Amino acid sequence: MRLEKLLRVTALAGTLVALAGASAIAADWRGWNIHPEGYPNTVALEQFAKDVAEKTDGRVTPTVYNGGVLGSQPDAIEQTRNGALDFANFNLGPMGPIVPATNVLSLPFLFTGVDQMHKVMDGEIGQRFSDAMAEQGLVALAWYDSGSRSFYNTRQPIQTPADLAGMKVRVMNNDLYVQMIDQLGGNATPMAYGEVYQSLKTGVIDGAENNYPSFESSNHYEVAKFYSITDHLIIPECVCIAKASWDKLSPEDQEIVRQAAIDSATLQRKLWEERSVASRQKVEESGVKVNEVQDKKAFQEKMAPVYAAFIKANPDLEEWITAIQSTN
Ligand code: BDP
Repeated sequence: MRLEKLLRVTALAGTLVALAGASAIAADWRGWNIHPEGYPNTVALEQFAKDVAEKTDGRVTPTVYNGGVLGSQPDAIEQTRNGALDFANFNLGPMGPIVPATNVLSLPFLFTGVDQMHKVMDGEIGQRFSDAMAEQGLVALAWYDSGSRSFYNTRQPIQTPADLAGMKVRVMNNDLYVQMIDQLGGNATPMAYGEVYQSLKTGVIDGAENNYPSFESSNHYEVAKFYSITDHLIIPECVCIAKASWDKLSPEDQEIVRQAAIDSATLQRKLWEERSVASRQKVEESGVKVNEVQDKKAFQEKMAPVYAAFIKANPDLEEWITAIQSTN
């Protein structure tokens, strides 16, 4: 009897040791994603997770938490920096307060178009941004597309900056966007993405700005019936890994993770193009009035003081701006 019990206890202990050993090896990664299921970034990030789990033979098992359930973007950036989260897809807009160099990308009308943004981010200048992010604990492995952002609101089409006068416009968390809206004569309201729908509906804000896929997938188009194409911001996004989690990987696993991120960006960019067209169609069919702003220059010219103040405060980044502008 005593022997039997001893054997059972020993067997149980053996199992526990084996389990503890296994969990010490496998890294269960938690990933933050603000977008809903089916969104290009979500599909691409889920492919990344699957790829990593398969190719590391389960040494790294990432799970993506969609819909921003793990918190707002500014909070998630902090949590990834300190290793509480392991990976994420971040827009580089709210990255500015943490990694000042990335503010360059939040200067309105910086890029001539999405193609130029890709060229910049996939080349030497993109590397400068990832180096700056790595210093703040974020390993950026690949860049996702986020199209270009335009204004939408509940009141009227916007044709000239004067149409924005007095409008309460939600912006992402970055002081540069507050300056941008100030220069256009509106009232900027920084707010978490998840609060925008309700705030539009209840009139807390009059408008916001985003690309077609986000305008559509967030359902903002149900309440804001005017979308005016200004294309004022083209901001790339990253697949970012917490440096703390990255540093624990073997060089071989780092390579697997890097390649999976690059492959997921290839997929994301393809899906992005398709979704942009589909989202535009969907919002127009639902009755949203889309107008092309005829004189974008009028908006662009208003940004001169934003650039001047930025360069004055960040003289070392002026060369980054010129390097981007001369990329073609
Ligand atoms: C979307 C970005 C997302 C931002 C959101 C926003 O993909 O990361 O959180 O805009 O406006 O386009 O907050």
